[in-house]
Amino acid sequence: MRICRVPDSLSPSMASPSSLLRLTVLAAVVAAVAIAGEADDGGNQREFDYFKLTVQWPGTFCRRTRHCCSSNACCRGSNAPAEFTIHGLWPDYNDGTWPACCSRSRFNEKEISTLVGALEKYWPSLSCGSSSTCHGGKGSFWAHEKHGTCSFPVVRDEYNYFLTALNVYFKYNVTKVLNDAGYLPSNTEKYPLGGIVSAIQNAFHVTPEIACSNGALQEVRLCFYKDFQPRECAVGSILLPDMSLLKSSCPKYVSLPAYVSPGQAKTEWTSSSVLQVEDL
Ligand code: U2P
Repeated sequence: MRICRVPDSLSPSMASPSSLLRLTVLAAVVAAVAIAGEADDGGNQREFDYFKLTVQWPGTFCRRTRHCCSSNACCRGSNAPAEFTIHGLWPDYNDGTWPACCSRSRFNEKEISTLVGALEKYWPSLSCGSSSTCHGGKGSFWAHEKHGTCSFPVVRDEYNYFLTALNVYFKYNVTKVLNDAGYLPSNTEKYPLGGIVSAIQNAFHVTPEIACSNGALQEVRLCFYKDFQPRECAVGSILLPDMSLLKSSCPKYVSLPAYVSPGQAKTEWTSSSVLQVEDL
């Protein structure tokens, strides 16, 4: 929060009635500017409750690639990512909402220059479009990380935000868990969603959120306390009045598509939805 200091020469004890009026007007203006500034940059958003690490499956995402560009990891051919990659580390609230864009500081790629190699590999963009940033402009997939500044005070700067996300991603290796359980990329197999969820539950002792697109697993989301111990995700926003859970776009059997070079696969894009899978 920014503190606006009133100049000493305008301190109330020294003020005449007319300067008091001016002081009141000035104070009102200062307060209005401060409030507008905070609303504008999200600085008044309350502290988050927990983290959500979202990883995405390139095999599902890259099937939608219609054209290529240097920023799209789907276009790397045999070097395209073959493991879940990071979509984001999101600070969330227990009520199912989340803060975003919590400070005026701008993303500065120089601060994460030593991490760029790892980020290119494990947190790549899987599309060509430049993402909108917190400040109304367009930027790289990482600049779009409007969540980093809301991770305060647990994570205090840009470098540590990206490093933390990488560390959590490495520690909770969804690709390995699914591979070890026999869920291997395939363009012919379908796997029981309940089996996939159980594999993750057995490994991390929490229930993941799962998002699908066209019957293919697209995202896995894992939730953490502020000390990065796994916890259940908040389900408040998707619990129905009768306490049943919102139905997911994930069918009972899902595919885990193997990577196919852009242009070689044709699928329709439909929106995905997320389910906390506890009733499978
Ligand atoms: O799910 C669609 C987009 O909403 C944002 N999101 C979702 C869930 C959550 O817990 N936190 C959150 O931020 C993500 O937006 P993005 O960061 O990609 O712009 C997610 O993609």
